[in-house]
Amino acid sequence: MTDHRPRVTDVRAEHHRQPLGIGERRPRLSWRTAIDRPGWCQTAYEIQLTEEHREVGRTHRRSTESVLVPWPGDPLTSRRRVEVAVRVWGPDGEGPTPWSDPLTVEAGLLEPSDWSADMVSPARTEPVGRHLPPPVLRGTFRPRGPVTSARLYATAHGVYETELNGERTDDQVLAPGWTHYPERLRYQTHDITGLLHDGDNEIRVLLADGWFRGRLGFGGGTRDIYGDRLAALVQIEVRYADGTAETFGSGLDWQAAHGPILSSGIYEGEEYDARREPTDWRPVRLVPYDPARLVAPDGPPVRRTAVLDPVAVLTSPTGRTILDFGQNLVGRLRVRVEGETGHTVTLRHAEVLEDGELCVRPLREARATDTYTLWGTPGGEQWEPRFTFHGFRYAEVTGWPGELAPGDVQAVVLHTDMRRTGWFECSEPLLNRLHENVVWGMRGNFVDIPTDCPQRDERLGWTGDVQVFAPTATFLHDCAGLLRSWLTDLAAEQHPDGRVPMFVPHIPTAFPELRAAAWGDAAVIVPWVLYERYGDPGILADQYDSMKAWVDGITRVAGDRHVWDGDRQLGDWLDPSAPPDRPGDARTDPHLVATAHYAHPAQLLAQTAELLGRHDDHAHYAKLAEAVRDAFRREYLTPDGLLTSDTQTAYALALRFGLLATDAQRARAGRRLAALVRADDFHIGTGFVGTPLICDALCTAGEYDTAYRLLLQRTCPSWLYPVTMGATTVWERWDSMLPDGTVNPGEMTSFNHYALGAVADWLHRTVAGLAPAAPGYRRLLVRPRPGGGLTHARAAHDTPYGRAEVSWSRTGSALRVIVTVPPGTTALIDLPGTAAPVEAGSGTHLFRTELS
Ligand code: RAM
Repeated sequence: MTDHRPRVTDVRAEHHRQPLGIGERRPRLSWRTAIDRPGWCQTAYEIQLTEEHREVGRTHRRSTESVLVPWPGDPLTSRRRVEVAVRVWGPDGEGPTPWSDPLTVEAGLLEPSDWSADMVSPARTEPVGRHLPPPVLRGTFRPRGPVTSARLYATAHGVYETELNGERTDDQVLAPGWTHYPERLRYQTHDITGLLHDGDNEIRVLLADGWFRGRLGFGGGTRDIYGDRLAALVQIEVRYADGTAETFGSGLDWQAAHGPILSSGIYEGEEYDARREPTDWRPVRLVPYDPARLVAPDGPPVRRTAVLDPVAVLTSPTGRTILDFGQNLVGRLRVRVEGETGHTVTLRHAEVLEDGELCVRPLREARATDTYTLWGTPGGEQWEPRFTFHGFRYAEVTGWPGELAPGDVQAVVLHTDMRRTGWFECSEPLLNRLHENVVWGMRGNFVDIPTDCPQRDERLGWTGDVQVFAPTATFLHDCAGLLRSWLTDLAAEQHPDGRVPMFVPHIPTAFPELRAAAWGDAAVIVPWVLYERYGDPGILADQYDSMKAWVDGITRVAGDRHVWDGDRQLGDWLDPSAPPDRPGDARTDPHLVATAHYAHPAQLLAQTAELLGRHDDHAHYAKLAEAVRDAFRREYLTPDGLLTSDTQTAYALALRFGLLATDAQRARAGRRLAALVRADDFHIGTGFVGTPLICDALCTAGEYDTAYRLLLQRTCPSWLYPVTMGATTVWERWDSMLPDGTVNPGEMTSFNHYALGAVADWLHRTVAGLAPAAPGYRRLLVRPRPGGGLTHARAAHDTPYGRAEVSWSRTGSALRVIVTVPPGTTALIDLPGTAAPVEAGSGTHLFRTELS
């Protein structure tokens, strides 16, 4: 599509694409400009704010900025609804463009005093140690005249869905999501104008245990972590044609009953009896709540994002019916079934089969079983659980009445509804499948928070996992809002001594509260990655104290030696040599890992301090980082230039975190790393820590060929081995499934863990050649390094400025590269076979070079 006239598109506020009910008073604004003219760049912008068709603000700035520019008007107050339109000028005063489509920004309830509704819970006392079935709450309200607009603000202790006059008010799943509830409980805002009737309106809230009081955690888990009482808070605000407004809310006039959900747990699954309409309505009681902890969401909610049909209906050796969805996914089943009243269908889920049967052992204590008891509707009935999710590719169906026909059972995919922003593809089908597996791994594990895995009795926000995966994640999907929210919880739950919980939100488990390198580092590395990839320094400012507390805490325990060897560590978790029952038993000295992971965040903190204009801190942390690097060499570098742990991960850390002092040291380390990889016959030897670094480390050492051979290895352990075994997501272990098709006997055997998929970031940056050279990709580094016999590769990313793309193909030694640089950005293009990198402005460019 050729368009020579610039157009402003994609206006957004903070990291919201649907800014209804936002919590920011001065949301920063971003937009893109669609233009197909090389070198075009914005020279000025104008933002117009209108409220009820009246202009309430207009700002004109000579500026090239278009990402997260300051809010140009008065701060928003609760419920204020403002339309934002943007137009821009191009080079030489050209313009302005037409106004963009308006973005409607509506503030949520920003003051605790805005909440007048009461939080209500069934009045019935629950038996000690046991919970009654999840309740349904209901209330009615009657607007006094024609309504021009209506909003529903709601949240719950538990997970909830709201229905107005029998219809769902929205399409969110598992609201209010999982945050550190004692300090931050999200509320949701919905436009319910179109659902209101004249006269009485009935609102219902369906509740279930969710993360609030359901069983969470491994080793049996804990119940009632945040409380033992389910409750809902609903506030409905209507505006009338005459300009007046009225508020209705949950209160003592509401009622509660048990509905058709008999039980529902995130690990357990859901039991549903369609015959049990709520009839026995009883009183509710008030539950005290603190409106000051109610917060608006930072990002999109969890939604249903796809529906898959089974690819096969199998009969197992023991005669069971098993559906194969062809893809390991996260969500649940939707059934359409016709049968006798009272008949029960049972659905069990698993990621893999073993000996042709559902293999549920890796789920540990997650039952992952749903049951549906039929009403007996002639013509059939449809059901999908509401308050649970499973990680599965296979589902066993028992008790199906009659023949199971295609389309009777479908898989509904659930995750945070992030916009897809990154793509990769190349001439090697196995690599494409690996990349696809990484994408599915992210989809399955970004269910409101970034989790380790989505299927077993865990599904926790393990810090180390997202620390290593964040660069990949930010490329594939816009996850700024989700991670920003998660980081706020991380800071809220950080220990006063700087320790970061092993998982956020934190829950009690038997797992020790370690000060763990590479895990706690999430406090520093994740905000830095968000800054680097989305160009948002605000996240660094918000997290600064938390980042500092983490580094200062290590400094206290490491002392003047600056060697971090006093704490128990997880080390290079799950390297391929770790035995099934000892996942932390890796080859690399955990204290070497820790000290390297002390230098790195200290360095990032120094850079952050500089950026935020904290000059003293900058000097302090730059000096600290230098001291730690010195200490690392003193302690772990031997006089002959080898590291005390002569392992892939140790050299990868030293090379990638800049821990070596001289070119000679770096060259020696690079040669040794390559030699180790060769000695392992190009098999991977790294765990969670080394895996995201090793290919980059090899490239730093000029060992591109070795990196490609490692990447393209197909036998175990390697990235492609699982692909050859039919994997459709990334596994927790290099050998979650053993070459003979049996499932690894270890307790840590998930088939959907994204950590080892962190290599995708290298695929994007080095195989395809698309990397950020400045925060937010304002400047691209286009540096493809073709190799491994690949004949083409391509990566595309929707940067905050627009679509960037690198695509290369080779025929013999002739290399052809097409680069798209978004408007308002530049690129440094560094192609093999060229004497020096070249600069390029926005637009699409074609290059041809000869590979040597
Ligand atoms: C496992 C988790 C996670 C890892 C921790 C240390 O239980 O699945 O991936 O970070 O252990």
